[in-house]
Amino acid sequence: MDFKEYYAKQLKLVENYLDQRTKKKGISRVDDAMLYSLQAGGKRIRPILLMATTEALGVKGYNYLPVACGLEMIHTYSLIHDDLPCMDDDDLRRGKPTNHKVFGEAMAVLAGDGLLTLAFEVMLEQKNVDGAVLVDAVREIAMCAGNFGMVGGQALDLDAEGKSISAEELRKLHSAKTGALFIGAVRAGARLAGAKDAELLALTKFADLLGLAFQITDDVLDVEGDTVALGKNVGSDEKNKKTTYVTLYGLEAAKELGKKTIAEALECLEIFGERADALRGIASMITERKN
Ligand code: GRG
Repeated sequence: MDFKEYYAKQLKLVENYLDQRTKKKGISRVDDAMLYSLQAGGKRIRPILLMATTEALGVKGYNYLPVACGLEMIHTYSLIHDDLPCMDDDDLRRGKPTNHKVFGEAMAVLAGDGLLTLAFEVMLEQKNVDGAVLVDAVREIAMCAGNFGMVGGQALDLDAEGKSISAEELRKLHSAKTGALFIGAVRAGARLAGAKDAELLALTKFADLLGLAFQITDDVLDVEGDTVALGKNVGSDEKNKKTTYVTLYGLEAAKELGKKTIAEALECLEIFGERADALRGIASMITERKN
């Protein structure tokens, strides 16, 4: 498989679906704030991960664009809220001024709320899937996004600020804050494509390790990345006095850990053979990324 070509194709599908689905406007200027962040670019890794997962199970990913794009809306809301002055207080995201810098804090909170809510409306518009299967898939995403997953992880992160935490605590925090949406993407894709128990288990382990590798790379990029390529300010972890994989292990050891984690993640895909090549491509992209 030519992964670059595959990724470019999937990216276009996601962008087109998001554009088309957000044409219908609501009743206020909150739509402008929602669209500002949603259309600011981004790698769209989570929706593409969901689609690549269904492909590992023999079903084309483009069949599931509503659920996949709902996931991207949840991710975008989390970025808007994460950048707020009461959270990480950042002024650059996806290469543009953060949502609250343009629309003000109150409207940015509402833009996040609007995207989170719209995500569920869009996911439930998914056609050609048995109703009970769709409920299972959307429930996977809800659980991973909420207090058992990303929101819970963000709360642990807030509580850890300015404190030195152990490797175990850091792993727990990130497997919720960052990893959970990866797990949600993969498990929702697996449910939609009718995964068997052993397949669901292998894919869940893959997603957890992928999320960990993603976070390690994020910590490395926060130290040695480039603000223009990243589209966000570097040095934000130091500014917020955060324990990261780099502060715990040092830069080189953190990079090694990232590679080791991806190698372990790839082992989980063996049972799927060639059909998991898109997932393998995403795994490589995650450690090699510059943004
Ligand atoms: C506010 C509930 C709530 C949660 C925030 C997403 C998040 C949780 C925090 C963002 C802080 C951060 C930089 C986390 C590291 C991992 C991460 C989510 C990076 C951004 O995701 P990418 O690289 O972004 O996929 P793009 O812009 O490409 O979509």
